[in-house]
Amino acid sequence: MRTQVGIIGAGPAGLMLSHLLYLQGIESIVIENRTREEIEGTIRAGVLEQGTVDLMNAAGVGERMMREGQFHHGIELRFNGNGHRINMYELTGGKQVTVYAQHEIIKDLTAARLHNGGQIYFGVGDVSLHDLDTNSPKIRFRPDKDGELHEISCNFITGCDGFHGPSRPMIPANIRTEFQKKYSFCWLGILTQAPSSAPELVYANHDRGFALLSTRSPEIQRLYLQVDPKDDIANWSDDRIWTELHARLETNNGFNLIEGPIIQKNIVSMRSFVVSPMQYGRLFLAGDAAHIVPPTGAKGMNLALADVQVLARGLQAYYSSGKTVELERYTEKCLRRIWKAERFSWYMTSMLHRDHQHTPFERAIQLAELDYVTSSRAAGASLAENYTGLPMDL
Ligand code: RFL
Ligand code: PHB
Repeated sequence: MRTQVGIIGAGPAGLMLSHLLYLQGIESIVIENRTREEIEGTIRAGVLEQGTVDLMNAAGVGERMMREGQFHHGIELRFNGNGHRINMYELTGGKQVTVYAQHEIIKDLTAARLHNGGQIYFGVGDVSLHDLDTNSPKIRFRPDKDGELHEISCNFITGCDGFHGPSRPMIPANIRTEFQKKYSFCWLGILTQAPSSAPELVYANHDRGFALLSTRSPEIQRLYLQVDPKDDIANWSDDRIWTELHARLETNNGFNLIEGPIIQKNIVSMRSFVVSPMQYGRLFLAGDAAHIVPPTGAKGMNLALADVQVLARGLQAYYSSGKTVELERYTEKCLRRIWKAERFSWYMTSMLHRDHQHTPFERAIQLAELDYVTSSRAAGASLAENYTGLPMDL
């Protein structure tokens, strides 16, 4: 098999890249080791920056998002029993975020690729990358997990295969630098069949730990609790989850958290991670394959989609005029923005979680930070600018 761009991974990065290349008349093949049902059913991100919404619309795949998504002008930060609204719309001169689930984006992009004749191989096995420092890099894989080995000969390979995929380790260790921070807590996430308890997202810093109230639709809500990394989901009965959510989200003026049946629960780990460079020879990494943020800033998928916009432009320049300068600058261009999102995600995480290693001094500083950001227009504007998404060239 031959193609211009071989794409490993059918997450938001891989599918959007394939779609953007299609719009520019560039061929690609996507290979994905999970089934279509699995990728379309995995619950992950929910908050889209304005730039992501603009990209979905410009690429012609935003119709359902505009119909079913929820548009939020602010968020609430809750601490010491009081809620404080950050009016992002006003502080940023008209920017907002959209709540629309990642797996719905996956469904929209998969449907668009297949409708336009795109080739996606789901459920493949034994994926490996070869000849990355030549003009004809190759991907080998088994279309059926126990079947024959196939080879795709490409002009370029893009590693959109998430944090655990095979692409990143192909950048030789002697030129690869990895920056990493682990956190001493995880998130327990639930989906519940209940009406929404608040008009906007609520991020709560409570003595018992962080809690987040988010949403998916008027009927389904998404909530998170900070838990210990060694904790096991088996320790968390539905009753215990609700008791803890009530305690952490309570306010001095009687906030009413509406309960419903819990239809999904899991524990997710938190880390910050960046690899540099994000490219080697004819291999380019995009999204979680190259960087991870803790979810507190709601940045991961937005960053993945920003990377592939830069990459699609570089590939377009290459195919239309043979120019490689944009591709050569891919890492530099992406990392400038990625590091700012890493900073913001680390900041939100540090400000909102209870760290049991904190001294009373550090706990007081954390509450002072929350007081500052919710009472100073300048600090609130900085948070709002980052949360709704920095411009592509910042
Ligand atoms: P993905 O989504 O991990 O997709 C990678 C794909 O590659 C496949 N793969 C392989 N395919 C072929 N061969 C192999 N050997 C392969 N190995 C792996 C995988 O099966 C998968 O389908 O990476 P991508 O495309 O870079 O997208 C990144 C986002 O998924 C991620 O950053 C976000 O989910 C992060 N995130 C959030 N991001 C936001 O922008 N806003 C949010 O509100 C937000 N909330 C979240 C989040 C992530 C969370 N979790 C579960 C970590 C909330 C949570 C709880
Ligand atoms: C979500 O709805 O899943 C969500 C919202 C905000 C975050 C992280 C996740 O910061």
